[in-house]
Amino acid sequence: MSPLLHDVDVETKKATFALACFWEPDAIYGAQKGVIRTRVGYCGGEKENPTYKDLGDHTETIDIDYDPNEVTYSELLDLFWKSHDPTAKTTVQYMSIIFYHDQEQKKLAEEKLREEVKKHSDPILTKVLPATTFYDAEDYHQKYRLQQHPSLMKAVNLEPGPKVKSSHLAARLNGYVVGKGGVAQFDAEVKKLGLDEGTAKIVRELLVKNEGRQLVC
Ligand code: MHO
Repeated sequence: MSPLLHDVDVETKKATFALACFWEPDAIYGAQKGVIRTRVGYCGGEKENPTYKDLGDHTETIDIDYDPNEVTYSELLDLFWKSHDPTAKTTVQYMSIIFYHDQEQKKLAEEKLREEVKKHSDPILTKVLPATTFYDAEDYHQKYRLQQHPSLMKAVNLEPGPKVKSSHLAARLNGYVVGKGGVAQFDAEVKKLGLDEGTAKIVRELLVKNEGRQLVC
């Protein structure tokens, strides 16, 4: 059997998005093909070293490392638009923002934003901004959905801490346990992820039970 796939050593690019409470996007992107790692945190503001309790002018944000050979930035943007309501009036904490890392990302983001504007009658509140310092959120926010299953965490050699942020397997399971990614994709990668049959069965059951559900924070 393959070892548990915590570390994936491929060249990645970054995508950084804010789309309301970061727990759900962490799960959605974690299960997206081509996404290698995710971490949630605070971005966009001036306050140094923000915390969840003292966020200042920052917004809850997800930072993604993706393999550009497996998924395009454009596809990640499509998922962004499809996964939240960009017309919702929110506090700064839950704003809709695309943080671009280079001019190509900026161009694509602005193009998609123009397309989106045509599809909605209400104003789109999404901002397209240059990526600024990203501050990791506290450990208990990372892969929050997966962390609600301590025995599953244990079964795959994870405990709350930095490994939860860097682990590919953690990103994947965090999506699958709340019904993201689909059974076909999960079954196709069970072996590669290094899951034993018992663990795979538990994850598959959660996936099937939760498919189509959208959790509120
Ligand atoms: N209702 C949640 C929001 C969490 S979120 C990461 C809470 O009470 O903390 O903003």
